[in-house]
Amino acid sequence: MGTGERGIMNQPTSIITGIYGQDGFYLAKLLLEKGHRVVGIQRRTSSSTGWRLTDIPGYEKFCADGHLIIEAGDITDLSSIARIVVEYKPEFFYNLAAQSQVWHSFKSPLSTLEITGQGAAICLEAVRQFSPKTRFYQAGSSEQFGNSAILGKDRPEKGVVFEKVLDENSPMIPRSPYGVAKLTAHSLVRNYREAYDMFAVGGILFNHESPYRGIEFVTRKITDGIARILTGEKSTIELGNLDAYRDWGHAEDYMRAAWMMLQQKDPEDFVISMGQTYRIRDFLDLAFGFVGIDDWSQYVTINPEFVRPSEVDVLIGNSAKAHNKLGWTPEHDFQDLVYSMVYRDCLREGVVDRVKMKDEFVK
Ligand code: G4F
Repeated sequence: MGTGERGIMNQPTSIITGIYGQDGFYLAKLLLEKGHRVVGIQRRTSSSTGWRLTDIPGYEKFCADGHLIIEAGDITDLSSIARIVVEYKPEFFYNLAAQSQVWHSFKSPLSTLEITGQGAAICLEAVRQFSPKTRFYQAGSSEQFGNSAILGKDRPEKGVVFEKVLDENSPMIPRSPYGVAKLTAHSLVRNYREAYDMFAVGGILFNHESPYRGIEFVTRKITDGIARILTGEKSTIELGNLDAYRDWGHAEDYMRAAWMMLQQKDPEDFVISMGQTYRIRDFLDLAFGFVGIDDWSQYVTINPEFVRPSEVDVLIGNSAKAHNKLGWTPEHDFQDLVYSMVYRDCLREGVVDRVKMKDEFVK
């Protein structure tokens, strides 16, 4: 556990809640590279471990010299967050912690609201009371929009062109308890900014993936499944709705955007997205294609258990504001993203020889 004395006093301190997740990994890596002292908050009872963090180059040195500190805390417990804010008086506070699975939020709406919605209020309140000059980032989500991309339209068919894409001013009408909780958090951020003059911003991030993505999300479920099919361990991947459209980007690019938001002169909300949308079945085409399987139908079964009671059918974002004001541009494209995920899962399972070279595949 950290103490104030262990800090690197002349370097900025950033607190990250949810540091053990995919985004926590990329954000911590970026901030450590920039010389920050990073204080990660993680629940003592969390089932996740810090396995991702150990992949940060220089991880052991960062821990030994006090640049990377893990504190036990829970965003549903104001006193634990307040204690850490008081102790470190951070320049930056990134609230990434959440119950982040949309599907699970239908099973546990109340705990999702508590963790993902009220948890943000607790973090904001700890900062307001004990370190009001701290710059605050709230991890928002494109789930906040619900089906606004296709309001008034029929369900889209393949090849449809979406003329209007979601930006900071689009209607937010969530379709899951998770989306409602994220919208609550987003609204609180705006209110704390306006009412208390805090530097608080909401990053409205569309789906962002990587080889460090959790297995519960459809992209990693697919790429991990492909690797296990190739080893013979599995015969099929069980999925739900294959016809939803998602605007998928790379988590590394998206965490760079989060950092940029806190470097601005004024606090503002930003949509972060690629502006291109694909169906789950398009992801399957590409991912299976990278291992030379053109027809994946025998490897995918539909399990109604994974179909959501109310689905967000189409997500596609417009990040013009982030491009213009932050100067943010993504470095990874969709093909890179899918390739890196397939490659890493096949490498781990010892079947990387089955992965086609990307240049050979992408003409
Ligand atoms: O990968 P997903 O679970 O991501 P989802 O629900 O879009 O949410 C992710 O992105 C949000 C930003 O928009 C984040 F805020 C959130 O925390 C999370 O990171 O599902 C993507 C799509 C859905 O349409 C779902 O119905 O894939 C579909 N799907 C089909 N079969 C499946 C499955 N999703 C999961 N998780 N598992 C399936 O078997």
